[in-house]
Amino acid sequence: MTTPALLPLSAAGYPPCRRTLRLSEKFILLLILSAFITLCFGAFFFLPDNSKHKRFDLGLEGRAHPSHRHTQGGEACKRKGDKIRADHERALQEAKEKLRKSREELQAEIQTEKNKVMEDLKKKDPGPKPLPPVPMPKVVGVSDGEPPEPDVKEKRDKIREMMKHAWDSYRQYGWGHNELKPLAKKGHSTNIFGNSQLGASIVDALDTLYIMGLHEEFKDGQEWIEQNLDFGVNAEVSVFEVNIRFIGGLLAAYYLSGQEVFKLKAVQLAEKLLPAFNTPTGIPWAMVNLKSGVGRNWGWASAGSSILAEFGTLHMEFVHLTYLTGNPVMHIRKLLAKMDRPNGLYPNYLNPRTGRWGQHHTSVGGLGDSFYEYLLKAWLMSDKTDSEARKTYDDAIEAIERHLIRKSNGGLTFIGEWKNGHLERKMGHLACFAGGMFALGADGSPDDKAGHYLQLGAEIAHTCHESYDRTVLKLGPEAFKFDSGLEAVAVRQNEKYYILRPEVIETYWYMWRFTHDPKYRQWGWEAAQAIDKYCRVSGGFSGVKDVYSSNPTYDDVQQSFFLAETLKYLYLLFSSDDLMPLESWVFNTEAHPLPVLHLGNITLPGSEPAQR
Ligand code: DMJ
Repeated sequence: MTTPALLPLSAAGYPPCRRTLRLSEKFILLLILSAFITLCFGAFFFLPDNSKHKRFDLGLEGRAHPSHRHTQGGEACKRKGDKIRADHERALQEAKEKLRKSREELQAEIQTEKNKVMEDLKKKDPGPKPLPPVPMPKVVGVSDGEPPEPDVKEKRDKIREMMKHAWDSYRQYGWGHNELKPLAKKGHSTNIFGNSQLGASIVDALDTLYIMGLHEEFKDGQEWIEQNLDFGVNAEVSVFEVNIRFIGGLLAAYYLSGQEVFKLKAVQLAEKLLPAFNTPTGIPWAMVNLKSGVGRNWGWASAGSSILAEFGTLHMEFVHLTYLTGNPVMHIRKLLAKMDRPNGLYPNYLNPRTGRWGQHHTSVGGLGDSFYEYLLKAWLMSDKTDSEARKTYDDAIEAIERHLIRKSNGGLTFIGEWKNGHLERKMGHLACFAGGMFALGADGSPDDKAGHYLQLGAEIAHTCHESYDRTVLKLGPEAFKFDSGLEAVAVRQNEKYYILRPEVIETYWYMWRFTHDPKYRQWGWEAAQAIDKYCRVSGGFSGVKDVYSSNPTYDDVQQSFFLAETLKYLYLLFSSDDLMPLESWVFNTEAHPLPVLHLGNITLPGSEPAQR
């Protein structure tokens, strides 16, 4: 049976009149009362304490109590009140004055305040750690180089004028953007820079401006870098491209001008790239997010692989950074040395997780090119002490000559591409740089083969010149074939473009320095004239989509490497040899000159002791 107290409170079931409470009812009442008391007690503790009160205290305390007036506390309160009144009046006065000021005056005041805050912050934050002092490498032949022959000087002046046009147009229409759209007359970018405005053209062009004596323009670029170049941005960039264009460009600008800001920026950027090396093998990802440090590879690369020409083109810049900062960096070369190579060739793809090769595709053009270049240049940059680099280069070139280099039916020497045991008889514009590389590596090659490699360089230069000469515009296509009666001409429509690339002119310059054969200046001048005639527009220089068409359409991009490389190599081709002498300077793959490091007995952290 249930008790009435637990029954529903209906009129029917409830006793009409009762004067006393039942025990259970008394108990419930007591419970409610005690809960109420606990709440009040608790609230007392949770109320803000007196000191917190004071924050909201407008100083009115005590003033309203006349009884305090004649006491000591009352005096104090009066003084306090007067002070508050005076403060209020002053604030009111200041506000009135502010309102009387013009917009410009107010803005100037705000700016002064801001600057003060920034100054205070700077004082509190000592900024990046100063770098350890190191002796500045010998820096020679960084300016002048005026040729004695008036006609050569005229050509050189023309190249300088072209650089002015490219730079001024970018300055006017694309300033701060990575590149320029010379027809649309606005900024441009590609995914290698992560679509953030990093001023790639500024950084890439600086050393060319310096070498050409365009010092006003150089200063302008320096100012932009000091004030705007920030690597803390949320941008996923190509590690390779950022290394060769930005780190290379900044280091070269530092060595040429001696301005510390370039060195600091280079070091800051390198730190942002380092997370890309966090892979099981230490082979870096192709891309890294500068802010989060998350890395990944290109979706199109064979089986999640990293690219030989990308991870193999970091050595020169990082050796310099090691020299300047005292931090050990990386040893990709050692890992590669332990790996088996099909036919002695380096495939273009390597998986950074497994440490295994991807597709067996070897090329001296795109995807492979600068890996070989950096082996040779590591040796040169070490004052010829890095014999491991030299040996690796010699072995690699020997295998390339055996498997990839052939003569066409028409007698043109070309470098093909090796794909799964088959030679594709096609050569890319990018591979044309190898003519210069063979010439540069001739001295110091094994078995007295210096003459052979210089000759090989000359043959590649000749073939690449033919690829230009056989077009309507006298500009080279992106790729050309040596098959079915074809000799150095492009077949596919999507291989007929010219995007202001430097490789052929680069080879002419090296060949000129080593042989002084006038044909190289002649060929370089042909290319310069063709660029000026067909690629120049009022807003800069543009690539063209078909070099076999007399009426070409533009791609509307002024590539940053046009300022860094193409125009620099042309300028050097028409300068005397004492400008940037090759005994003292080594050009990175983006044509940024780095001085030879004469380390003597110094051993860089993380590297083997230097051997001669
Ligand atoms: C440049 O960025 C560098 O020369 C790189 O090594 C390959 N290609 C471009 C120019 O063609």
